[in-house]
Amino acid sequence: MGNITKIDETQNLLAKFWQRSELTAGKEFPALSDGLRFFPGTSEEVVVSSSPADGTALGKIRLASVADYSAMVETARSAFDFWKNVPAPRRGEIVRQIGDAFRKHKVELGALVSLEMGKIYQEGLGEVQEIIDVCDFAVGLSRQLYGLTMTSERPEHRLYEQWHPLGVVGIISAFNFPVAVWSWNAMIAAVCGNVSIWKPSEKTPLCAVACMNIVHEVFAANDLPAGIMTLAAGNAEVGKAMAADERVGLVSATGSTRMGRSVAQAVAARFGKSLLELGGNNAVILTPSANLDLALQAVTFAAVGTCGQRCTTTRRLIVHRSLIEEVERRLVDIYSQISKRIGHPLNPDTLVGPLIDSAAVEQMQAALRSVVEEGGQILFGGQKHESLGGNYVVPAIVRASNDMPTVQKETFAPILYLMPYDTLDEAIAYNNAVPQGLSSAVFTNDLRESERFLSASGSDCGIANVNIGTSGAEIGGAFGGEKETGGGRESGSDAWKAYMRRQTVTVNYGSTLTLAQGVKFE
Ligand code: UN1
Repeated sequence: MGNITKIDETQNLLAKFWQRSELTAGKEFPALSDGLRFFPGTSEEVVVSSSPADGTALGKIRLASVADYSAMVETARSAFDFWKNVPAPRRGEIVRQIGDAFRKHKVELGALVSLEMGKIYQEGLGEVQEIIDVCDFAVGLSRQLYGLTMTSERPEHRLYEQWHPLGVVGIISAFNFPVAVWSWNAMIAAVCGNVSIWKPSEKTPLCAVACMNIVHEVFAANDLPAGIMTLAAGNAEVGKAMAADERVGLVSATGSTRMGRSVAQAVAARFGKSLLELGGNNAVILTPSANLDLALQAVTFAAVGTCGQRCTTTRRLIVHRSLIEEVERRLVDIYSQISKRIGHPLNPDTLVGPLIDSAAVEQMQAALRSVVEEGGQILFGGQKHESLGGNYVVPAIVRASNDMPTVQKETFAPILYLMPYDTLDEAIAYNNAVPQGLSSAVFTNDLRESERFLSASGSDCGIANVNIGTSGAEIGGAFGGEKETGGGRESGSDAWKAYMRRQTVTVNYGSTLTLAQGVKFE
């Protein structure tokens, strides 16, 4: 697997990659796929996907209409009748082959993620690796999917529970992880016996088409029916239709808290299930016993990686008062080094790529203006990058306090708010005093401090790390968070249970009827 060093080389790889789909011979990419075939969308809306790196048009897509989406759900439903009866380990074997197909295309897909989303190539590769990892995990899971067996209070009775698939799983994904988050859902859903329909972000539709190209190889080679994994690249109306659609058993949505709230309400109104992974406002607590070199390296990656556009990005740094001056000085120094490494995401020297679009640049500027009005002080960066122009910004460090309204909000940009604390209890209180509850971390070499942070009186987040930044979670753990983050858990651990329905079974293998709770009915 070679390293990509030249953009031309990448474009050649991409050209090869697209050859498969006949529709791409024309000018438009297909918005729909049933896993075996690609179809053009039929809505009025055509989006041009252009690289946030330099504005180059990568391709255009006529989006799927709500009717297109609806037809795809019907294809998925008919595939479910077949797929749910395939033994789970056999479903796992298909996912194993899908993982291998992603291994084969890691370089091209990593480059496309980098081009279309703007994250650096290393992170593009990392994202494809998350797909491969989750496929491996799902393969193992396909021989598990355990239910519990309980003892029955009645003689000659057996009591146990088993898990069945839900049916159609709807996946709404965001631009910042244009391929990995789909795979967390689609692969786990698939080994559980579900079929899925994917509505990707309108900002990254080509990544979705590319993934469908890859799964296509496996579905076709195994003579599988259409509809096991499907794509409907539409606008927000398609997302709304999915949320309200009784044919969709689970809607798994990643994105803003505002979007998640409307999805959750529509899904709840029809008693469907939802799995939400929404905003984060993640903090790192830096204590006096911390290894400062390790901590600052970790904080920098977590704060500026993906140009601050991960839901796990470190947005707040809560520093012991005795360290605050040293930390400010050293971080400003690190950030001035980093700011020399801002540039095209496919350039191997780049550490920070662009923001997704000009609206994101404007939101960053607006957040900085308001935090300054609220009393914050910019210590470094924050401006648009002078020579690169476009969507490039210089990551910012801001001295602020936790209760400032702007600090309470998630701004999807590289702004790190620094604030001092005196006692660990105070630091933990700051960590928790935001509406979001995704990720958190403490840097300490004091066992009492780390255990306190991890205790029931500690971090209230879904992810709590010690001596590791807030981002870059492995797929083996359950991923998600509390409060406005939405409460869902995806990818590892027992997150698979969200994709299945639990059935409690009681079997009477005797020949007398015994009622539970000792009830007599004679
Ligand atoms: C996201 O930003 O939506 O933990 C997902 C991480 C990645 C996933 C982030 N593995 O940063």
